[in-house]
Amino acid sequence: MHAPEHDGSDKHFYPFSVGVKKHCDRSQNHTLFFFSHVAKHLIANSEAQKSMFSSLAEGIAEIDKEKVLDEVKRRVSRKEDPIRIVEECREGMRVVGDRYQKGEYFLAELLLSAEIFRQAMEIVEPYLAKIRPPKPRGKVVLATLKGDIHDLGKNLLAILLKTRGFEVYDLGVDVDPVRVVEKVKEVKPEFVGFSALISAAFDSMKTAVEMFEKEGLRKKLKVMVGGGITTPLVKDYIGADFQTLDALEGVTYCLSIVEGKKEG
Ligand code: B12
Repeated sequence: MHAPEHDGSDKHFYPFSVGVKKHCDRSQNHTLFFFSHVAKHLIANSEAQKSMFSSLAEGIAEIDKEKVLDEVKRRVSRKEDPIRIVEECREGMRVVGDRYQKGEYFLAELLLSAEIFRQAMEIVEPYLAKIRPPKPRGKVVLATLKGDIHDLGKNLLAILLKTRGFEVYDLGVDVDPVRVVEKVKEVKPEFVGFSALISAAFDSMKTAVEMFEKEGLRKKLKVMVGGGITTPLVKDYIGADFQTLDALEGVTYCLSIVEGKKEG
């Protein structure tokens, strides 16, 4: 008998029923052992849940709009770190995605959770935006490319970049690579950021980077990629310079490049 592995999946939301199912066929001799084992399960899982899922993440995962929005309002008014609130909400979205993949949730739940996330971010945004520095630090063109309509992460990155003094040109979703190239020629940004949540968009990003090369724009440009399904391999595949699953790391990357340029 083993305690459940804490592997980052959401299976620990259902520990008790699984434990009972597993053990109820056993003979009565095992009754005592069963109860002590279940108790251990409960303790282990409640600890695991506490560390893995905040109540905010759980609220999103359970599509509980009232709970999420109330908690976000309460926590921002207590001046809690807004980035932490964002990350907990994002964790909830990850759980929704896992459940969708397992067939436990459908498109309706994706849509509902996205709307809760959007409303939660509306509450957090003014707190993220408080520290806007006066001088512009650089320009960033952002887009979710052709084949992909996910934009929650990109929108969040845009807010964070603006709060750190970057001028952001957000081209939206399902964007043709040609439009990105045109925008880069027009505004001459230091950075292009692609947000990707659908593997179908990988080729559009690769095409965009190839077009930057062809048009002689690539050398002056840092290309970033982020979004729930990206990895360092995706970065290499499309020919980007930087990949992350954390919008704030993206901002830090941009800052490090522009600050480095100033010093050098
Ligand atoms: C919400 C959601 C939707 C919403 C999107 C609403 C919206 N306005 O964006 C809706 C319902 C529209 C949707 C639709 C679909 N979805 Co969807 N969706 C999700 C879900 C649950 C959450 C995504 C999300 O917004 N997360 C929260 C944000 C904040 O996180 P994030 O994007 O990762 O962003 C963070 C960082 O990555 C970073 N970041 C993001 N971008 C960038 C960019 C840069 C440059 C930087 C530096 C940082 C950065 O900043 C953020 C904060 O740190 C994911 C599950 C998941 N695990 O991600 C599935 C998921 C992405 N969807 C999926 C699918 C399959 C679909 C559909 C095809 C479903 C369907 N049958 O129609 C359609 C796609 C249509 C299309 N062509 O795009 C799959 C994709 C699988 C794949 N590998 O391709 C996922 C992974 C679910 C799953 N596990 O199967 N979806």
